[in-house]
Amino acid sequence: MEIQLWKELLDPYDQAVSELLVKFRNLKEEHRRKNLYSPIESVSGRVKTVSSILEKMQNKGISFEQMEEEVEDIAGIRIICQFVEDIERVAELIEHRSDMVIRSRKDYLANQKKSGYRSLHLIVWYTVQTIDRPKTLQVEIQIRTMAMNFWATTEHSLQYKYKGSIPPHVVEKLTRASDAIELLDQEMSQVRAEIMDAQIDSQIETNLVKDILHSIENLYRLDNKREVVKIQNEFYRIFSQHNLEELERFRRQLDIIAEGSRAQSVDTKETSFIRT
Ligand code: 0O2
Repeated sequence: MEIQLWKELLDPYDQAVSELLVKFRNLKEEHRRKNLYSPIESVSGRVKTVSSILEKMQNKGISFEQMEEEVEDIAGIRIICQFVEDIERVAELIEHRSDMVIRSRKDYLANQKKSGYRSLHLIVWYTVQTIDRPKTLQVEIQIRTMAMNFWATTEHSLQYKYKGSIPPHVVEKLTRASDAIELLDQEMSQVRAEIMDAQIDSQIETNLVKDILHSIENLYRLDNKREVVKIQNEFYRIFSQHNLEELERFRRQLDIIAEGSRAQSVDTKETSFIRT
């Protein structure tokens, strides 16, 4: 393949990664906006380097004609979750999307690799719109916990350092570390419900405060400034109590006040219109 063609070939993969990053980050934000627990903690992505593609082709005897079919991870998305249980939830979310179709699934959680690697891989078909035509390509989505990611990232660097032949004493340590990671994930799962509640409460508080400040700002434009300062001080007092019910009650009261102010402002405008 001529060297210029690599860029042409990889551009749609670049586009796919950029689009999917936006989509998965939005999915996380949508959960937050709706005060729901997000099974997605963070998302990253990359297009495989030419040297890495060539290496894989050489190792597996893949020809250039077969490359796009056989090298499934030219475009790669990595989704990091907090808990093992979240991994399947993310897989379900992907399964129900209309903009990608799961081609295959490699479950290295149920079938841990000999190296100790654990992760769920979904190979999906995804279509990008290019100037010339739509192009459907494969994307590998790796889904794993933060702990699994820590292990995989470290082990990957060692594989690079030792060119795939990690010395047995290092392999042994990595295997022990992988077992410890599995145990850590199990321990964290025990407190999952509590952590989820805490995170949802914190999100509800963030959204309530955002709404309240927005209302206060609107009131400041319409209402008696001295009254609004009093309202703001009351907000600070309630906020310091860290009581969600009280904050919610305060927000409802503010809505009523804001409604009254708006009605008054419309009245005043209409009266002054009639007078002129
Ligand atoms: P990169 O881009 O540097 O991450 P297979 O024929 O199925 O055995 P294949 O086709 O490579 O092999 O698929 P597989 O096993 O699903 O691996 C794809 C990617 O998963 C790898 O990409 C790694 O990112 C990750 N992975 C798989 N096994 C391991 C492992 O033992 N340790 C770590 N750290 N990561 C692993 P590449 O090709 O390594 O390239």
